[in-house]
Amino acid sequence: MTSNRWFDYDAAIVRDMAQSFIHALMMHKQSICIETATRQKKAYVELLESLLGSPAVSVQADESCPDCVFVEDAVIAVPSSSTDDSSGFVFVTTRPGAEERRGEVAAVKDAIDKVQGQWAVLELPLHHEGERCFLDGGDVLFDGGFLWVGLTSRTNLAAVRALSQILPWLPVLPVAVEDSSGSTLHLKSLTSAIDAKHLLMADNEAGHRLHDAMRKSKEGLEIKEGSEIKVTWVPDQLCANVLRIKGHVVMQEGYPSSQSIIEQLCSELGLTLHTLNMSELAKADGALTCCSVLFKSRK
Ligand code: CIR
Repeated sequence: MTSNRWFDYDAAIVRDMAQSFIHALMMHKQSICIETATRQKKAYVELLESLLGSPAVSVQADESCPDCVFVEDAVIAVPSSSTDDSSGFVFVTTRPGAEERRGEVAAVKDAIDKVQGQWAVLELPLHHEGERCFLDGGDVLFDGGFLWVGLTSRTNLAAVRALSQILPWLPVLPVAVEDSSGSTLHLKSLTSAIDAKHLLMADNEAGHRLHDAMRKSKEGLEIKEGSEIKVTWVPDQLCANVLRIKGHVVMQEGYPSSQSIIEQLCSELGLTLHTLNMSELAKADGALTCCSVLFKSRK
């Protein structure tokens, strides 16, 4: 099923930022300027919509959920077929690992139901074989072939097993995400897909451990010749998380070493690189993918 057509996204779900964002969960407490954060988020949505070619589905903020702007954690969008890359996407609502964030999911589901009535919104079950399921969308990476699910403080194996059961057409692979420095929240804090053959990864201990773990997970699986993944290492962890939309890549602004590496890759692949400053959201451990859920609306 490996194909770059999966990245031809033309639609997205985004969520407004709550004024309570200043109280968002943070691995390292910092003070947030809500005006700057709001401005950065607005620029993000404007760029996204211009690349998608259509307005994003926008979910209202919920002041009782400071982290609600990070909509990626509340719902995932995955291909609805393993063989036909024009068959559209299906949504699965999650069960966020942080208790404070569980209230975010219902409004996101309602918004998708309203707009995409013709498509299924599946729900992650509360339990799988007697164990409670926890899943943050930031731990789910579709690389054009596999659906990788990071095992982190937010996502557990029960959720991975439940996902495999409700998405039987997708090869779901769990992978441990380990960072002894304690500065990695999610799988996608360390890696993201440039296309079906190229992943970006953080060039640090956690990134290399993840790379080894992903290689081990694939051992013994049948990988079609020519569909091996090439990894490009970037020195700044925040830059391992990019958006790929059609012929475009979006990365964080202000990281010249990582930028020159990604620029080189984009030029080899014929992609246009854009940069965005999302520094205020990064204080609350948000990267670029976390502020949207990308999908293909048309068949
Ligand atoms: C949290 O701790 O849940 C939020 N402050 C950050 C979530 C970022 N989400 C993501 O990267 N998918």
